[in-house]
Amino acid sequence: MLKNYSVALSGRNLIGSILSSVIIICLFSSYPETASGNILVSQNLGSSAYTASRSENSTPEEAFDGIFNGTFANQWNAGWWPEQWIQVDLQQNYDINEVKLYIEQSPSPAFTVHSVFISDLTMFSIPAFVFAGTTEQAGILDVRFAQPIYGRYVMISTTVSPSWVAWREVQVYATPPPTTVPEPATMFLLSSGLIGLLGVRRKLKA
Ligand SMILES: [Ca+2]
Repeated sequence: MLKNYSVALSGRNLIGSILSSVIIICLFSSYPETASGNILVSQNLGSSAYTASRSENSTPEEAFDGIFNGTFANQWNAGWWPEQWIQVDLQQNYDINEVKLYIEQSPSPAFTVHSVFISDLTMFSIPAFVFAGTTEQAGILDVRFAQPIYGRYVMISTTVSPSWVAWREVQVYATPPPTTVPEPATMFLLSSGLIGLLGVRRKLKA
């Protein structure tokens, strides 16, 4: 696309082509380099981003309020046995790579089942992953997906546990989203505006 665009401009005049190329190079340089490493995208999204089937002496937000120096400020507790769920609206779609669950459980250890759902809609179908096994208080369940899963809504549903369902912390990690870049239409307007100015200059000289 870039090459064709330059060719189309070359018929106007040499200065226009050179200046347009400079503009295109500047716009394209605003594209981010390929980022490495995932970012935590589930924290500090505002209380309305977090919901749960029920809560007792806590809020769903307290499962997403961070870990500070290895300690958990707060935790979410459904105050009841399974089945219970907690959900985060990430506010935008991401390529999600990892979900970490910090366990709050009593009695411990015990057999539990937790399903991780990810969707770009508020409806969920098939779990992205199911943890089923012996879990214990203060343990961590960590799933890293072989391929990123595109989605905005992440729900953890606990279907089996002898404990009231609770999480010290839930973390969702994703690929950093690309920075907003000018759309082709914007680029065309910018360049055509410059060509228009060149045209005015030529008329004034004539
Ligand atoms: Ca917490």
